[in-house]
Amino acid sequence: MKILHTSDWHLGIDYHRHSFTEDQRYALRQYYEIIQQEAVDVVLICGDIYDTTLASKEAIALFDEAIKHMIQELKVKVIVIAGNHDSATRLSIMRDLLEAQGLYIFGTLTSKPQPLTIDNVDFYPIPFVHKDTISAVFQKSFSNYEQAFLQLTDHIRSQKRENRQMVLAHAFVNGAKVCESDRFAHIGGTDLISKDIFYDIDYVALGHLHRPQKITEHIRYSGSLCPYTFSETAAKEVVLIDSETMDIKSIAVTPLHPMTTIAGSYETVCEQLLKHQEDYVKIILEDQGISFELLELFKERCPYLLTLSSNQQEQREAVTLKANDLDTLSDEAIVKQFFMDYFNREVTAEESDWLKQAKGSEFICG
Ligand SMILES: [Mn+2]
Repeated sequence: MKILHTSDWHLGIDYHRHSFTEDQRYALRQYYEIIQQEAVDVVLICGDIYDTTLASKEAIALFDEAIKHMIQELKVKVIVIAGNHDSATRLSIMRDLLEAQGLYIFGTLTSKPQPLTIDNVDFYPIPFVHKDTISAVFQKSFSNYEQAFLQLTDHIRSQKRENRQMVLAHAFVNGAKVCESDRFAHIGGTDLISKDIFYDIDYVALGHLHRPQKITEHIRYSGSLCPYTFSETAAKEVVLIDSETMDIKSIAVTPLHPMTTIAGSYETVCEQLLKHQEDYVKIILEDQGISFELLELFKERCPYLLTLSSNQQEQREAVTLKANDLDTLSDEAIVKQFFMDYFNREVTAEESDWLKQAKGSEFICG
């Protein structure tokens, strides 16, 4: 049996009010092609279907469209777990009715994990879960999140029979690499779990982090459906697992508009924009400040320009002078520091002259 592992679709997400719906539809079409070409039987979606608990009409429509296409046209079964961005209750509406159609939705952990058996695989879908929920299910208290999660995987291992065991989870495994859009991942927090708690499980399909990555050969993050921030320049992927041979491979998914950051002088930016007219672009101007006129001008050259900033302005935010420096430093020292903070340079001889005239005394430049 062939299994396709994906996660973190984040349907309905926007970036400064720019909708990603067309990008998501473009990536989903590639999923459909992979499903056909590779003769996939089961699709796993490991949480964060939607970007917000109150998903927009557009987001719900796209989920409806994708699931209907996969189940009715491509004849696959789909297993979905809720992530921290989803509303578990809303996501699992009519779940019992939908199971008959081949859509298995796990919104909330309400009982000890039971296998969902398809062909030679026992799937154990674990939706995003808090420690207290695991405590309630097992009638037991745990010292930390990892201990609680270990109880889940111990329980799963205790049910081992001939079938493969595969776990679906939406969690932060220690040592994984994060990116900018993992904004609610609890970095350094209490919700970390070790990869070691998954020993003897044949495959662990993870969601939560948006960067596709292998924790081990058999414990992987598929990464998100599309790049959603400018830090996500690497290709997006899905993972394909053959449950007979346990061959596992990842397949790249091309974004409709790659994320490109262009930093440089006005001239460099104009030159680079010509090469990235189909990309989402973030411009950081290095030789001048920004204005609405510049924004309009760049937008004409690049319809997918999403952000424009100037590192001169960024430096302005990083002023190193403190309020009490005004009392302790000389006027000259304050002006010199001000120039370094704002313009990243020394005071010129000409400026020193102006300052001297204004102040009526000697001012030393250099
Ligand atoms: Mn996510």
